[in-house]
Amino acid sequence: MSRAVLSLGSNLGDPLAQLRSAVQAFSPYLLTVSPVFRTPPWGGVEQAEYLNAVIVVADDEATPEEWLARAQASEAAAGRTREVRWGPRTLDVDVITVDELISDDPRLTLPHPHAHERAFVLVPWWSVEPEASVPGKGRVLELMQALPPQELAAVTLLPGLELRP
Ligand code: A4P
Ligand code: MG
Repeated sequence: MSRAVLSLGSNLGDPLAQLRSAVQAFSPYLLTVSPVFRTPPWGGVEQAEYLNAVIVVADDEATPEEWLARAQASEAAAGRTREVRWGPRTLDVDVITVDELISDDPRLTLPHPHAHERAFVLVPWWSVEPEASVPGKGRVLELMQALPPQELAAVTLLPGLELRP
């Protein structure tokens, strides 16, 4: 069994529809879907706020590379555009963890190299898996507590938005 945590983000086009399309793409593998959060852009590029969510998926067979390929296929299916590093995009699906694996392979770095410092990943993940840990970095809850309080406070739960089909 291979279990992965994926981060979904969008701030171009119809972000809610694009997050739903990503969840739809992973429907055979879905364990958990977080609520939707509105988040300020991370990374210093001036751009619109994002909608973000986290899903937990599992599959008997999938290799880490297959999770990445499925993530990239779901981005392509949502008509992904992205011109600038850390800039606006129709859909971004990042592989946050696969089981407890740690790898510095640039094609698939595990855990995701910025996951532990991104409130837009940690808060949605913690909301569905309060005991989760980032392999090699520590518990999600403790990583959240290490961030500036205003970064956490700026991640806003949008109640009543269902991403599952
Ligand atoms: N890659 C290596 N490790 C991974 C991994 N764990 N998950 C490689 C996904 N991809 C990984 O990715 C570049 C390369 O990274 C891929 O070829 C893959 O093999 P990409 O999808 O082409 O580029 P990207 O996702 O646009 O990377 P970029 O621009 O560095 O952005 P990030 O880091 O994904 O961040 N602010 C908020 N509030 N919410 C967001 O969702 N997202 C970003 C994008 C920036 N700011 C944001 C948000
Ligand atoms: Mg990405």
